[in-house]
Amino acid sequence: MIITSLNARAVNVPLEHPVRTSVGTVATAPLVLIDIGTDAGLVGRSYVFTYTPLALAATRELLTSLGAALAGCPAAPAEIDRLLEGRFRLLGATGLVRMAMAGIDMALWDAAAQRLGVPLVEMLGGVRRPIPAYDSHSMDGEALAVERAAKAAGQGFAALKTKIGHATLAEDIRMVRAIRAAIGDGIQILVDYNQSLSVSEAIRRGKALEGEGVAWIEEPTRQEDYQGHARIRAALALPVQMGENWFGIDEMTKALDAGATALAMPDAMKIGGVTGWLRAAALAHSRGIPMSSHIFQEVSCHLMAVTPTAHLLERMDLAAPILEQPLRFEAGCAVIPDLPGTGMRWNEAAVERYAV
Ligand code: SMN
Ligand code: MG
Repeated sequence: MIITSLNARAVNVPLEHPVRTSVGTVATAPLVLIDIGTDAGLVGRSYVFTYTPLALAATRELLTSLGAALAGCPAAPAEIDRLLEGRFRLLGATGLVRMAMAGIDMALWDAAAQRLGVPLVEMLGGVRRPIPAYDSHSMDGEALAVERAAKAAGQGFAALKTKIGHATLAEDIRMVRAIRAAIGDGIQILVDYNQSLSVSEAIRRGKALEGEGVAWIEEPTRQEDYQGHARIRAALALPVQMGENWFGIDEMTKALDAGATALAMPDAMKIGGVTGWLRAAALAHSRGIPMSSHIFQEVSCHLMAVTPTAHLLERMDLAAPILEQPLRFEAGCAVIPDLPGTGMRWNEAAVERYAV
């Protein structure tokens, strides 16, 4: 199968709940939608998430340029990965470059599975089965946090995440206790500091959280500070979690070698798409590290089904408004669609409405 075209479209999608973090708010979901056309008449689809609308145009332009360069090449993800790794050896396959490469990779795997007429998970050697998930919330303020927590409990989620890193530890504790009061002891509470604390403050706050039945403390300090994470990990009984910001498995390897984290949660885009994820899953397996996903739920549900140390899928509906069929969850688990490929189809009217 040969690549014949790549159409990159920028959209800015409204969010039911803005993603409020201790280091800034993601008010909308800036996405670049990727449609890779092939000579088999199949279209591989994926999206990349740029976190800020400021990066939309550059990402779209890079993808458009890559599409022109790849026209006529085999629609073979491992081969395209090899070609692009070589092309970007001097520039560096990180940042927007890695994101664009990952978007192309995910779309090519989608097309390849469509060609076989099977869901991506089956092409990867797995089977469609319920994927345990957690519902991912933000720094929502007490009222909304409690409302969302109670709703997640009612939907059968066995875990939920809240973002903390308020001005004071007391506020963090108050928030966790309010959520705990709303959901009881049967549901895990995960907390995400989004890199906002110093190492010493993360140890101070982490120790206080140990008395609150929290199941993981995510990105307590700057994500590139692997030694700092390792010091936090050594000081706490509470498991450290990180990984959403690893660009490629080299950064994952460095973090694990530094003993930075007890848990891993690569981002399907930043880690390098399906191809990058599979390499990360093998690395986590070899190190015995439980591996969760970060956003990109529509692709991650397929990937988690073939991840040996699969832990929890993050449920955060960033793309739902522009999808024909948003990913379904039942009893707190993602339901992998019984459709060829990833199962993603664009809601073209919504794409037009939110086009940038
Ligand atoms: C997060 C931050 C910004 C956008 C989406 C998600 C967060 C998470 O770090 O882990 O969900
Ligand atoms: Mg996070």
